[in-house]
Amino acid sequence: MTAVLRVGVVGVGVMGADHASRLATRVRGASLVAVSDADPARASAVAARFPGVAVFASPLSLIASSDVDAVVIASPPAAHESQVLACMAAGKYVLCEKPLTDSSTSARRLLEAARDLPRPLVQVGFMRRFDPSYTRLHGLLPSLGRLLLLHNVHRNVSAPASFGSEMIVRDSLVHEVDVCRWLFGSEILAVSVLAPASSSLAPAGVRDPLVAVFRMASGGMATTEVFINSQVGYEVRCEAVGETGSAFVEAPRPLPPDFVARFATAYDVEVQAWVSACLRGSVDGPGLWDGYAATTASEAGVRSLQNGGEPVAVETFT
Ligand code: ISE
Repeated sequence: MTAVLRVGVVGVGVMGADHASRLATRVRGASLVAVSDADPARASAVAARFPGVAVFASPLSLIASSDVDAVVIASPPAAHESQVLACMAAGKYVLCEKPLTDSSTSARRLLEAARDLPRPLVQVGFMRRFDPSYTRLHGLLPSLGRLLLLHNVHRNVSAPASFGSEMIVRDSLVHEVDVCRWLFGSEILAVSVLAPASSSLAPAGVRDPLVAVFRMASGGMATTEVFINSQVGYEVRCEAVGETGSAFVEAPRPLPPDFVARFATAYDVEVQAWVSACLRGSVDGPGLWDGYAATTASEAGVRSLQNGGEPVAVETFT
C-alpha cells in the first residue's frame, strides 16, 4: 500500500460530499482522487471544489480504476450491495455508509462473499462509535455495574415527504440499533416499534414519532424515541442505567441543526481511523457482521410497525 491512500467517493449527496470534503482537506494520509454520482452535475460540482479530482460516469468504473486504492460508498442503500461486491472483488478497502444494504438477504450475500477474502475489507459507517461523547459513555460502562437499560432520543428537525415511517426505522433508528448492540455488547433478540399519535406536522401518512423497544440477549432492554419532524433541532441523547449508576450522552446546547453538524467530529475520527487502518493493511470499527445484524434488526422493526407494535424476533443466521 502507498503512503497516501487514494480514495474515491461513490455518491456525493449530503454525506458523500461531506466525506469528500474531509478527505480532501483534513484526513491525514488520504487524498481524494475521484467521485461518481447518479447525477453527473452533482459529481462535477464536488470535483470542481478540489484540484485533481476525476469524475467517473459510473461507480463501477471508479471502483475498478487503478488510480483508486479505497472507496467510500455513500450512494442510496439499494446500490450498496453491487458496489461493495465490486470493491471486494477488486481487493479494495471500503467505508460503506449505513445502512449496509436495504435488506438482510442482501447483507447476508455480502457476508458470504467476504468469507473468501484473505482479510476483512469493509467498515460500515456507524459513526456514533467514534463520537467522543459516546466513546466516553462506552468507557464509563464498567463503573456502572451490569447494564440494565438504555434510553435513547433521536430527533431531526424535519425530513422530506419521501421519508416514510419504514425509512425512519431503516435509516434513522438503525443508529440506535448499532449503539445498543455496541454498548450492551450483545445482540438484539426482539424489536417492537410502536406508533403513538403522529405529529400533525409530519407529512400525510407518515407515523412520526415512533417508539422502539429492543430486548437484548444480555437480558437488558433499550427504549428509543425517533422523531424526525420535531421542528426544534437535531437532538440525540442516550442514558445508560446500570446496577450501580447511570451515565449520559447529552445533546449539545444550543441544539445543532442536523447530523452533519452534531457528528462532525465523529465523522472526522471515523474516516481518519478507517484511512489509518487501510494504510496499515486492515480495517477497524464496525464491520460486515454489524451491518448485517443492524439491517436484520431494522427489518424486524419494520415488521413490528406493520403489525401494530407486536414484538418481532430478530433472526440472524449463525
Ligand atoms: C440520516 O441518514 C442519518 O444517518 C442521521 O444520523 C440520522 O439522524 C437521520 O435521521 C438519518 O436520516
